[in-house]
Amino acid sequence: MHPSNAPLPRTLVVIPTYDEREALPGTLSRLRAAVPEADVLIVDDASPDGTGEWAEAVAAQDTSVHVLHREGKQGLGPAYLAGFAWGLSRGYAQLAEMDADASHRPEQLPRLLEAVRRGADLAIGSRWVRGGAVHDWPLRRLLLSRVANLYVRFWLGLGVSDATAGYRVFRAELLHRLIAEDIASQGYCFQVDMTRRARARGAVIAEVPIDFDERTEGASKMSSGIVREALVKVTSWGLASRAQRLRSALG
Ligand SMILES: Nc1nc2c(ncn2[C@@H]2O[C@H](COP(=O)(O)OP(=O)(O)OP(=O)(O)O)[C@@H](O)[C@H]2O)c(=O)[nH]1
Ligand SMILES: [Mg+2]
Repeated sequence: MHPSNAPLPRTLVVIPTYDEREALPGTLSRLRAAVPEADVLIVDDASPDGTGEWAEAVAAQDTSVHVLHREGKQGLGPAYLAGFAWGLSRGYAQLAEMDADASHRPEQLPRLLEAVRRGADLAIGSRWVRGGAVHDWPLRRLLLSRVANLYVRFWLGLGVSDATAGYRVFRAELLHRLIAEDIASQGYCFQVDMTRRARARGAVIAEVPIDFDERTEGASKMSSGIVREALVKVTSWGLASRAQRLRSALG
């Protein structure tokens, strides 16, 4: 349930999917039970396993569920941007990001919505603040996430502990401004990119502790290409902002 008594502002949960036929049904039913007032948009990149068709069949039964089909696998960033444009053009007041594999517990979405209700423009469901936790992750993934966040902190200093987190709620006003910019990030650095842009615009960002569960169904889409892209982009954003600061200090 929504923690306050006020009605929930119009909310859209955007779930990008690629080959999530096994994981999506459980996630979706948990989400519909946890926050029945929210609408859901599945953004499917023509999954070969039939995720898009399955979602379409659900949408035919449940008017709160919508599906956006894209032509092929184009990455997480472009899927979210398409989903956000869809939602903003339909007047949703707040838009959430959630993975299809239930790594983000749908039951914890009200925590993020509550942070926005209390004034945040962007609420981030964070694994690395006090009270946050990761369950059943192999050491390799834990290290990758910790090192990635230390690297982001070193170069960008965004003032958040979990800049790569993919469980988020944006206020529509902020998202309108962010997606008007030219956002080219494909993989997980999309999350860092959005955080950096929100920060640059002076947005109020709240981190909310969450429990992150390792996926139990389907396969990970994490790849070395995604890690490489993040490394290159974060480094170049960091260098650019340092050069900018140096220029203003000198001039
Ligand atoms: N539409 C779309 N969705 C994608 C794409 N790549 C990943 N996703 C989705 O983005 C979400 C996160 O991807 P995951 O594979 O779970 O990534 P991850 O959580 O870092 O990896 P695991 O912990 O192993 O699950 C899932 O819902 C994926 O189906 C893509 O290219 N297009
Ligand atoms: Mg996952």
